[in-house]
Amino acid sequence: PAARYAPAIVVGSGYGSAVAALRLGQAGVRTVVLEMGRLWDTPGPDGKVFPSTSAPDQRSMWYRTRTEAPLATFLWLDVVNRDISPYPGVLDRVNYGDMSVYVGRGVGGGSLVNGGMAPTPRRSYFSEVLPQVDADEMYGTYYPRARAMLGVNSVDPDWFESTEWYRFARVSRKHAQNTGLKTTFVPNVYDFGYMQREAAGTAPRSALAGEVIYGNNHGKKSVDKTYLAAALGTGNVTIETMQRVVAVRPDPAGGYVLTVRTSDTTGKVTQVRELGCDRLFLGAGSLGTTEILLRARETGALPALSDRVGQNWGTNGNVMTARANHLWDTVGANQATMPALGIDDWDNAANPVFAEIAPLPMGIEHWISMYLAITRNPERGHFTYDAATDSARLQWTRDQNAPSVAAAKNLFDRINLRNFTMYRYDLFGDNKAFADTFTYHPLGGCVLGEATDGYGRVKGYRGLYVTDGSLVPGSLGVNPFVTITALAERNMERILAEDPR
Ligand code: FAE
Repeated sequence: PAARYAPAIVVGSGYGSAVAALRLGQAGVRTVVLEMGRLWDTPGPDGKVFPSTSAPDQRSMWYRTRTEAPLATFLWLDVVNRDISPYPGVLDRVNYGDMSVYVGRGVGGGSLVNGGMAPTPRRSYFSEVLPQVDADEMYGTYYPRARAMLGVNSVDPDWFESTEWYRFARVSRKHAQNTGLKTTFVPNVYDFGYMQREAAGTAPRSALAGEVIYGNNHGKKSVDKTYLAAALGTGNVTIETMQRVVAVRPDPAGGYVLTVRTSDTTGKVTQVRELGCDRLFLGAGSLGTTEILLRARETGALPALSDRVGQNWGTNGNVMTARANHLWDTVGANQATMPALGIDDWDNAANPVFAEIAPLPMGIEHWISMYLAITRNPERGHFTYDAATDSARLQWTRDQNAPSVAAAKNLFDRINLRNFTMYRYDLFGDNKAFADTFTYHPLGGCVLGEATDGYGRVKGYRGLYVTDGSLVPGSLGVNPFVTITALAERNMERILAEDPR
């Protein structure tokens, strides 16, 4: 047995963890949050907390010698990536053979690096994906609560129509409308009022200065500024950084014992501790939480875990593509990094696609229309435990993404045909028009009602909970963080009301 470090420990500090920390703190439970990344609040030598996208440095990526941006090339030249020195940077790309997964590292998790898009799924599709969750409660209580806490807001339609910064989106909208497709505004957690001040020159630029995947210096309501700030405000929550949880076992005296590695910024492990707690909330994300539980089951530390741990993982059907426009259809040298519009063809039963119109802010006219398509891909991956490396391996093959590519191709073939345009083949490597080897939306691995009960309580163990994107079975039809947050709100309310302290 290890000494009891705190009544509750929360692993990770993304959306799910942030909700857990706040609600535990408000309930008067002393809580420690353990995050493997750093706190992003201190300016570097350039006076900024986060590096610019055009000049990435060590802060950009998690222990890399070269950046690995999603758009690797332009006109087939490797002009995007840069050599950097290894450091606990904010964006990680976890490479598993045929599938790579982008995740955020640091206090705030994915909220530090994401595009801020904050849609709520179609209710009918939500009910199909999570039929055991009461949709009335979700849409009546927990989604509104999550959106309010996260600071979800919408672009002013008049400004959208007139600003040069969204010309790229209006051009894509015109091409979609020519094809008989409808578009919809996508809400965001970037403060659009702030963005208008950036455009007016009265506030320092962030979304209008190319900042997004390596962090936003202004304007973005990441969870360190919302939920986690409120959690710290309860006086019951503390956050420890550069703490990686590698193992968990039951304490014979009750509760759990974690093995935690502290690292310095060179990556050197400076300390290994065993920390005890009564209740443990896993919010390390789909990859992180699944790895912790899979390792615990396979090494015999938590042998009663369900065989569903590690199963039912998906990419949310993510695939990116790009089109080349006619010379007269300029998309503009100035592009806001926060997407605000999507092509909504999800009700097309034969070929459902929700395609967000993504910016490609290069500071020059390039006539490219970019998209992140979210498709309905029924394929699922699973994780196996590799004892030699003591890590979880994703089992996912390239052909499993064929349904996503086919769906996106169906939609964009129609758009190209109607507008006499073509795909761009030079942006994603390998002469590909579709980027089908990475995802931004890892979902599943410890799915609600399979590896856990209907509220995230891990089956087989009392006082052990999952609170993040690993609860969602692989697909949502829209970007996931609002749903991850709302589900965590729902589950925490129930757990705090029912479970013994
Ligand atoms: P997450 O936010 O990933 O947080 C997990 C945290 O746990 C991280 O801070 C990890 O460093 C930490 N961690 C992991 N393992 C350990 C360990 N062993 N010990 C200690 N700490 C650990 O989890 N979603 C949207 O809804 N809209 C978007 O526009 C959008 N754009 C995206 C763009 C990019 C580039 C990326 C990478 C993601 C994007 N996403 C977007 C996805 C979204 O950020 C993601 O679904 C959520 O962040 C997942 O939330 P979780 O709470 O599951």
